[in-house]
Amino acid sequence: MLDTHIEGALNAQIEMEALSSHFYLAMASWAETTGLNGTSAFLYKHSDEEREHMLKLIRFVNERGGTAKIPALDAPQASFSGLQDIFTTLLDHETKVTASINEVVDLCLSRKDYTTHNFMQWYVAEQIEEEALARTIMDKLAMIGSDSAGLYLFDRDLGQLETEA
Ligand code: OFO
Repeated sequence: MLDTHIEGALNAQIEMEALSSHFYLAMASWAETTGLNGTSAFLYKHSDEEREHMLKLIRFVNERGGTAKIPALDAPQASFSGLQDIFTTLLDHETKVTASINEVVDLCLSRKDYTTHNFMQWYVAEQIEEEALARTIMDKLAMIGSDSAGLYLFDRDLGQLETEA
């Protein structure tokens, strides 16, 4: 049976992952209406991945005898000033997700729940990759600045990254 403190923390994490999926879906849709088709494809896929992260948690909570809560979500930010704005928001959000995953891991250790601790290691590794990717993207955008040919290639490459993944 899942410790109630752990269950609460996992339900909070379910909400975080749902929020991530919701945020990236809004970003993908904005990018699509702005002609940034590569960025849009990348973000739609990212949104789907976040939904998978949420589902994995929901199933874990339920399988361990807890009750997963499906959260109500506010409407996410719907418009952005450009790619820099999108990826700054994304990196900011991922940093918060990492902090919340670390809190769950801390709680697992203090409540001696080694099963959940083990399960959460997948999320720890995933966050390292996601933050690194967001930072690489930010570095590229900083290099490109407002050069439109550079932004065109960036968008195209991001779309290719999505189809290769
Ligand atoms: Fe779920 O990895 Fe991002 O938020």
